[in-house]
Amino acid sequence: MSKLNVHSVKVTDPYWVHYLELIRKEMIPYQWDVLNDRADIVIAKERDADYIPSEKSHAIKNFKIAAGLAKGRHYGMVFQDSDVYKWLEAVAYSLRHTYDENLKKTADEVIDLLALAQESDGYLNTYFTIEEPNRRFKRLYQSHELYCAGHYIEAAVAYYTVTQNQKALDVACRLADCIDSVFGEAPDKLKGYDGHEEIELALLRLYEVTGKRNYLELSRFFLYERGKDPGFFKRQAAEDPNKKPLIEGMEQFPPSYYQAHKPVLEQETAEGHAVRVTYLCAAMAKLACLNQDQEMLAACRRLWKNITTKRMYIVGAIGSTVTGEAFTADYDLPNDTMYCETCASIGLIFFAGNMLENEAQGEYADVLERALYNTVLSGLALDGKHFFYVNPLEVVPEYSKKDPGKSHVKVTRPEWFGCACCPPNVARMLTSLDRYIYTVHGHTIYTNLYLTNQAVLEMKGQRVTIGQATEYPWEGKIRFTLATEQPVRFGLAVRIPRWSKTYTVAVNEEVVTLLPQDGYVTIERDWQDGDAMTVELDMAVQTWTANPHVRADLHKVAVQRGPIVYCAEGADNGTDLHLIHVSKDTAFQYRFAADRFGGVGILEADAEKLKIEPEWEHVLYRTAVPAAFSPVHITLIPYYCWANRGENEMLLWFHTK
Ligand code: FUB
Ligand code: ZN
Repeated sequence: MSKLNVHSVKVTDPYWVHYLELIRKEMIPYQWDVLNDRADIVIAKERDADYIPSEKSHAIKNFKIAAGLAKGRHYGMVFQDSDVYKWLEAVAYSLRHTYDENLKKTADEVIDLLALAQESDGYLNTYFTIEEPNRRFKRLYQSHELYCAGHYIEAAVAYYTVTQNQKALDVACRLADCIDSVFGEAPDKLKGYDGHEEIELALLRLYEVTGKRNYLELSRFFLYERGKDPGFFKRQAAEDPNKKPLIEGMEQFPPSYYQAHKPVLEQETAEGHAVRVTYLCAAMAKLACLNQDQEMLAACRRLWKNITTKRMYIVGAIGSTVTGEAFTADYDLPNDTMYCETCASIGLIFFAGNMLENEAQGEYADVLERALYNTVLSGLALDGKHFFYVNPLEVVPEYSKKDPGKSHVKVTRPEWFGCACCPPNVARMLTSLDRYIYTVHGHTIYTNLYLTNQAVLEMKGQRVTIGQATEYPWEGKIRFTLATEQPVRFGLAVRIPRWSKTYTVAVNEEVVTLLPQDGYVTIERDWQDGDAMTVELDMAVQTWTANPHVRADLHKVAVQRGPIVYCAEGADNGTDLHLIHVSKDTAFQYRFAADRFGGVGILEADAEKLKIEPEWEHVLYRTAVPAAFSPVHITLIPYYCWANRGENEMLLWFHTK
């Protein structure tokens, strides 16, 4: 694997520039106001639970107090610091796209503040500094200390890489060194790890930017130590003289909730908290790549397979239950009580991206794209200031409101959350999308994502510029143009997504007939300056079915065009969406609607709707009679656009006869 410098990819795609600008102009300033408690907003609890702090964010104030610049108590979750770190990371990527002196000044000041809040031995965590300085690393299953540290380190690596702010990196190294002095194999060190993975991936990124091998070794230690002793968390908590929980309700969870039930190499199914699983897997995949660790890679492949062939929703979402925000069992994919946390799909993208660094397998990019265009984009509202934490595939607003078991299923996007992990995660994900477009293996450049961009990279010592132009995701034609000073021989591989039943690939207008291998068609030749390659994917509207083991989706179909999964919403289709019947023969008409949601492709079709006969008036059950249907014209919108027009029903899986 050779490394592609992310700085050399410039995204110019109108579809994505819209998001980059929305994040730069709306989301980042808005989130900054929220973190400073200056936004006039209502903070939602992500589910009904008394212990969720939802009066304010207080995240910046926590740092000021820890730094000695203000007086007061810590407020918020024990991992409130991570909201600031993820925001900072998004700022770094955003500055790389569009430099903004004022934003950089604000971020530099944040670094100064964090440096002041950092303790003399490098420890950095406002909760423990302010509230419980003697309880450091004593209750790791709840404390999120290494999780927060990881988020700072990731932010610092990004911020340093973009702005060369040395202080940001120094704070990160001192923090990592502090952790290194406490954890490890040596007899005097703590053989433990955090209840929420994150530090593992962060240390690998810190290693990449500093070249300091001990960071990689520490990450390796955390990964290999995990689950060796499944009793570790419980025993550590029992030894903690202070019995006060750091997060209510976590005592109920078994070691598998934290992926600590067995060594990671032995884990074959995705268990426990979904975000934790994906952050773990993302780190495992990165370590496998950096260390050429084949056993670790094999473990990643197993977990990938389990998630994507048995435990993932069609929109690339994961986590079937609110209890523990977790995976449950193979094929258990309920559409209306699910969790499908935005962060979990973001984590799945991290996992997929790191698998693509290991090996060119188009399926990783297929899933990455599915999660991105559907669940991650669903995570934010059109205005960039409202967010979904949980992404349902079926909603009846009244049921969500009246059923306490659905208190997590919000029917419109709240302005913020007591546990605000998702909003800044969306910001850092979308601003770093350029990272996933290409990978290089040997002498082949693999195109994983389709969006208009220019990439400059080195092939066999030659500078090669690749231009990609497309109207994806609405149109399936992608045109590549190459610029090189001298002819250079290499492979250019284009992904043929699994949903594209047919495709055409042409080089300099001449069609080439090659079958995809591992999901890519590769053209290897002496590429010359001005050469062009085009790919045309099959953008026919498709109806999809789920594996019959998925009880929730039996006798149902979902509708997809290109990478976009569609849904019906009450605003277009009235109520009782569950009565709509669609078949594989339903003729969908696609049109680009410039006036909808800022311009998206919508689908219309003549379908059928089950008739509710007058006999049903005041009757709940009766002996079965043949079903009767009326014709109905339906309009489907991209799933990610739903809930931008107020409260209404939404349905993604349609009954079929
Ligand atoms: O525990 C930290 C973050 O809060 C998790 O990643 C999210 O799932 C939420 O629980
Ligand atoms: Zn989240």
